[in-house]
Amino acid sequence: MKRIISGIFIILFALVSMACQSPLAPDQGGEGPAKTEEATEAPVVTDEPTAEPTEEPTEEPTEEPAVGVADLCMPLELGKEVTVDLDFDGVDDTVLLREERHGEYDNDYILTITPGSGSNTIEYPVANAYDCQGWVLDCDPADSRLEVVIDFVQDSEDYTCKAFRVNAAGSGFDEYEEGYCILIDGEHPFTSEGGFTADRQHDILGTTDLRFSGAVGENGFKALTPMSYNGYPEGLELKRDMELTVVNEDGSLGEKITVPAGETIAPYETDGESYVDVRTPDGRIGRAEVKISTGDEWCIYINGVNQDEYANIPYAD
Ligand SMILES: [Ca+2]
Ligand SMILES: [Ca+2]
Repeated sequence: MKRIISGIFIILFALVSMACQSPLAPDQGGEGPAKTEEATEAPVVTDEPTAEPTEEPTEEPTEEPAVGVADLCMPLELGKEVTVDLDFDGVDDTVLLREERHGEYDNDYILTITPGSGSNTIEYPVANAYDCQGWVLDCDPADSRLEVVIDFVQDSEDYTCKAFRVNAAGSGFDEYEEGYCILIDGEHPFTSEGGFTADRQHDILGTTDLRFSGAVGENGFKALTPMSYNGYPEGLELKRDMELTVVNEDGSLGEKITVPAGETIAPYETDGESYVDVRTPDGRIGRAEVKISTGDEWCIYINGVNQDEYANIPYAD
């Protein structure tokens, strides 16, 4: 019996000893509880601001200047109203060119421009015209204006063109008039940069049509290029010596020359008011000064001399 009890104690002691052994701590070489996640790095706090401060206070965006459409050219079809914003104020305006036929050569044309903003309506009548054409143009896409241009002929060669353009205050229309014949078609396209093709009758060294490129700006019609003599008159025999300043190929002025009486010059280009360029017998281009007296004292002076003294000038009848 003593042996049995002794054996039980030995077994109990062994069990208690096992129960009292704690698992080894990790720092003792054992495995600790498995980490479920890597530790996240703490955010780095710096003194730097997260965004650069703006130097200027925030402003409302300024209104973009209204920009037109380069080369815009809307032909006015007779009797058909065109809706377009002529002054870029965001309100549509209307343009109408209509015809009233009274007879074969007895037509009236009426141009009506009705601003959507309520400023004054333009009604421009063209009486007894053979023909009348019109266009809405954008001669300068950056000036927030469109131009309404009409062109008509009332006598055989008596061309007139008119332009209407909203004035600077936006309260009405400026009107301009010139004696141009405007050509805008497939052969003579309009562009904002190059303008329109135009003919203008002039009497410098003879009555003739001068061809040039023109446009309309805030001061009205203007020529963008010199006016070219279309080969007419072909030549003028000088009755007296003509002093000229040679125009070099780069446009600069060169030496002074004299074309003697008896030689023939051919008008070449002019600005219509201050000079005329002629082709000399040896093929060079020479420039003479022009002055035009108007009214009762009408006279064209070349180098200070009445142009009639230089040649038999072919005027129109
Ligand atoms: Ca408008
Ligand atoms: Ca414009």
